[in-house]
Amino acid sequence: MIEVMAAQHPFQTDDARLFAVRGRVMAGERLNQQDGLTLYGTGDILAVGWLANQVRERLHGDRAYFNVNRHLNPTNVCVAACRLCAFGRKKDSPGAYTMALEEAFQTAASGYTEAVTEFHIVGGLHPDLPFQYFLDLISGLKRRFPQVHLKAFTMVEVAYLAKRAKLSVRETLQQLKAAGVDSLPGGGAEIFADRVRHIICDHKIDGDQWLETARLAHQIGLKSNATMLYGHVENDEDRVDHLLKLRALQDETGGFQTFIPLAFHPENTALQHLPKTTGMLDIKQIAVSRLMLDNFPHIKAYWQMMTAKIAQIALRFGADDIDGTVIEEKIYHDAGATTPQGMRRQDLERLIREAGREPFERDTLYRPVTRTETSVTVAV
Ligand code: V47
Repeated sequence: MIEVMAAQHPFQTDDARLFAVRGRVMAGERLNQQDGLTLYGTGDILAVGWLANQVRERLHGDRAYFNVNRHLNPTNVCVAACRLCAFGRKKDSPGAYTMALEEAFQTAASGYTEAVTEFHIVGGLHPDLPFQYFLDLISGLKRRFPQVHLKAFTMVEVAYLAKRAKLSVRETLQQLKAAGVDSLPGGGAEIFADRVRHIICDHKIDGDQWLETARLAHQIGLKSNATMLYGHVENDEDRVDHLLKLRALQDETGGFQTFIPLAFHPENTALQHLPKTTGMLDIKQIAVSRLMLDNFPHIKAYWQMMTAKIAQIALRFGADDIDGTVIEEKIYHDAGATTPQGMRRQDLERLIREAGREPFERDTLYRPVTRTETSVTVAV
């Protein structure tokens, strides 16, 4: 006789502390700081993944989101000299570049097809470029590619532009929005704890300023993402603290769309003596993020950063998004990433299908994108 198996695998663990966490997850209750530490501390990755998958499927079923996007990095000149970074250069250093506006428009257009729905635009903190350059960049892109969503400038860049332009952060955001910025990416958050920030990025805005800039962006109607850079000198307490601060701000504004944990890539950075993250940590970070950030709609496994193979597994451990075609990633490749610099739509779909999920092409605001041979439509 063939026994019919229950559709759901049973929860099993050899770590007794996880039963209390399971109780809260199944009841839809919020996890606390101690739960976060327990999740990071346990070796039972399958049990943590089981829990994260419950939440992921409750929110999104089998859907796995991706988009068709292009990265654009107008300059790598940066005054910050963060130890974590292999991308930024001093103004006169070999390899430093700054695109003239025309060059930026041409770069955006290269490899561009009607299929692209998003430009992801970030760069260094350039000491001389005037604010007007950035406004012209955005309005020029908007004019040339009116149907493309402009996800531009991290909170760190916005705060720096405000300082250079001698404007308030709110006014800076308002002018960027008026020029055509549609939303903000999640970079620059790193780890909020001062102790860690002093080591990895001591010239950047501090954690409170990052959060305040995000708050202001949300208040004026710009959605944003949030990131966390892990796998360097932070500890579990720092990671949980970071997640709880994001969760508290999300309770207040509801302006975050997606959380993206970013694995530190040490090559060519001032921290290159540190080891790379392991697959185990990458997967666990996705799962813990899904469980702790109960008010974030999406958790992204950024395939460029974690490799397509791990990103695919992450779709079963809490992630519901793998980012996009990307086209020309620079920040991770300067830091030794060996992933391809972009991927075709069909390859993303295959990755998702092989993980047992349903590919769902989205625009930046998670609206469905439908394509025919000749047109692309975003349902609004
Ligand atoms: O802010 C820099 C990180 C971020 C390194 O919002 C590094 O959709 C690892 O924020 N090793 C930029 N990480 C990337 C980013 C991002 C990526 C994909 C999607 C979205 C989104 C945002 O990359 C930086 C910093 O945290 N970073 N250098 C490095 N060596």
